[in-house]
Amino acid sequence: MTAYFTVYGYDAAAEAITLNKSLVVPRKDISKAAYMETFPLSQGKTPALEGPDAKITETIAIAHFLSKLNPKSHLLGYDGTLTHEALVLSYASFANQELLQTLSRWFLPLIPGFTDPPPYIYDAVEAGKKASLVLLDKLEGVLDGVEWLVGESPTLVDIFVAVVLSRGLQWVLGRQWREAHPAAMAHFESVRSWKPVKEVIPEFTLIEVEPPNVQPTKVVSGMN
Ligand SMILES: N[C@@H](CCC(=O)N[C@@H](CS)C(=O)NCC(=O)O)C(=O)O
Repeated sequence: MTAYFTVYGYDAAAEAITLNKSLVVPRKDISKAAYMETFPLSQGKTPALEGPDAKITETIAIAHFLSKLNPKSHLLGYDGTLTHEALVLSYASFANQELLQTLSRWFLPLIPGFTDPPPYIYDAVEAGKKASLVLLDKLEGVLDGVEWLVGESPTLVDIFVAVVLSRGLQWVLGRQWREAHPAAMAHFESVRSWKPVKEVIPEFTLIEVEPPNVQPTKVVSGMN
């Protein structure tokens, strides 16, 4: 593979594809303005991918593109059927548009240290928490008794779901929640110990105790 791609955002890797990385952290105002010029429809949200003849935004499109570019890892389903590919896209959309958006209504307003924090509204965080706990219980039911979400081997969506869950585990889902959700945690452990994932994210941070619903401190731009 000779083509050269740049991923804008945080860590990224794709087997046998050369990926240059360009750090963009929108809520800490790191490279946001230049990023928005290059990707006007991104609204300053990462990731984006730039290649020899393409500029692609939206996580699902990027992951789909990279999976097809090098199909050796079978990230769209081992048997290559249209059904498995559709199921992979379905779970990817669920993880990205539903699970992440719901969870982030809970954890995002509680994260300290942003220069451009989202609005903090006590009742909105409570509502986000309630909706998150209901949705996560449904996920626990789906993961109960299955090792991987689509077919008998890991796919893109196992990574999607585990990485979205990891954001919850990092900020709001403490030990008590983890012990009450053994299926979701077993799936998370399978993904985090899967070699290609471990190489990109060697350690995940898991909080012990759920934080209280209080407004975090804001960092003034240029002071950190
Ligand atoms: N629709 C976009 C949303 C991406 C998104 O929300 N990215 C987050 C980081 S994971 C972000 O950049 N957030 C910054 C912000 O909300 O201002 C996608 O699916 O890629």
